[in-house]
Amino acid sequence: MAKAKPKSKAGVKAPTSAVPPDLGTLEADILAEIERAADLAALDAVRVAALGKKGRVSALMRSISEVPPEERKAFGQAVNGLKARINAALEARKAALASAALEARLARERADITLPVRPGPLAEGRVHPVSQVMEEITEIFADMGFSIAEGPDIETDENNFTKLNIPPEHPARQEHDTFYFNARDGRDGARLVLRTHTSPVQIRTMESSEPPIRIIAPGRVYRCDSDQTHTPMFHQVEGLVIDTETHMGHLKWCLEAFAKAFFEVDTVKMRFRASHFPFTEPSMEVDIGYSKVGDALRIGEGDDWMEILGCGMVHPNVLRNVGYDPEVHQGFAFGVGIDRLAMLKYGMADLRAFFAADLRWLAHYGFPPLDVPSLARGLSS
Ligand code: 2NM
Repeated sequence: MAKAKPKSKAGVKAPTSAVPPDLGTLEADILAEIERAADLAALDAVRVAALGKKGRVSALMRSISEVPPEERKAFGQAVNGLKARINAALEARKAALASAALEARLARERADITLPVRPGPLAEGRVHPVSQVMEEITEIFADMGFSIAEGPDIETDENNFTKLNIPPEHPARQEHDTFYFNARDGRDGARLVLRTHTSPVQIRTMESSEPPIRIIAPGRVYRCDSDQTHTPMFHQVEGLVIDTETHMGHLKWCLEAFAKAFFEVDTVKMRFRASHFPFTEPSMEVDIGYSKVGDALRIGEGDDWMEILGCGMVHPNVLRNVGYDPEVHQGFAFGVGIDRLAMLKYGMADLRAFFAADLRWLAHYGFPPLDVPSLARGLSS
């Protein structure tokens, strides 16, 4: 820092008060105090002692009245120069202290950016296994080019039964343990039911669009049945493919591809057993092979069989009922129960726990909401 040129004292009378006789010495003292100030508070004390109302430089300025008039200009300029240099030194020291404080803080508050993100409320919620399995299944079929179709839980008896080749008095109506409404549909007086399967969604889709059709219909379904293995509301995904040449080979490939993707295995033992549904002809039930390894199940291999879904070629009567010509269009349909599949895949023994809203159960069996099932990233990992 440029030192103030020592001013000639010749014209300056010895001050009467505390004014130091030598501006150069005063400046050197104050600059040294500034350099010594260890923090912002100490620096401010130096500033007040120098430039404050009762400070040494301010006292010097007041003493101008004692300076002979012809020397006052030079004296004033000298003191102003001194003030300016002190201010500059204060600013410089302040900046140095601030940057040192920042450096110290940065060193002290060093953050480890490799630490995992602390889980917030969003990460604490859990996706119910039924929702997880529904998302897994829709992901698999979406990847095969299926669209997702939805419909109302309250259906007409017509859509839920009649158009599906289940006429009134058909024994299948009793087997479905239907919940009937007393009220009838406002528009056409049709009898209303809680849908017993998601098939009415397929009926609606066929009535409102032309083949080719490739849809799956996930959703809640209802049957008046409640015991260890049945709840009055459960979940289904049904699928429908209609085109001109869709055949059983397509059906078999499609369900095999689904089973492999769903159980996350490369091969899966499968058998198609002849069965009967009113809405398909022929109709089949599909079993997959499994074996027990200790407490766990190995799915896809082994000598035991378990049923996982029903399927078949859509009955010509169903096609006619939605206005299609069975001589032109044909296709397959299938239906799978989600709740049972979720129990199977994720090893949950008690169906009733699904609907008990027990947070401890959900914390254990639920899925992190941000791990969306994806075939590329893994369905369940
Ligand atoms: C099943 C089994 C077999 C099925 C049939 C239809 C429709 F609307 F196309 F006729 N939808 N779903 C079907 C066929 C459902 O569930 C076990």
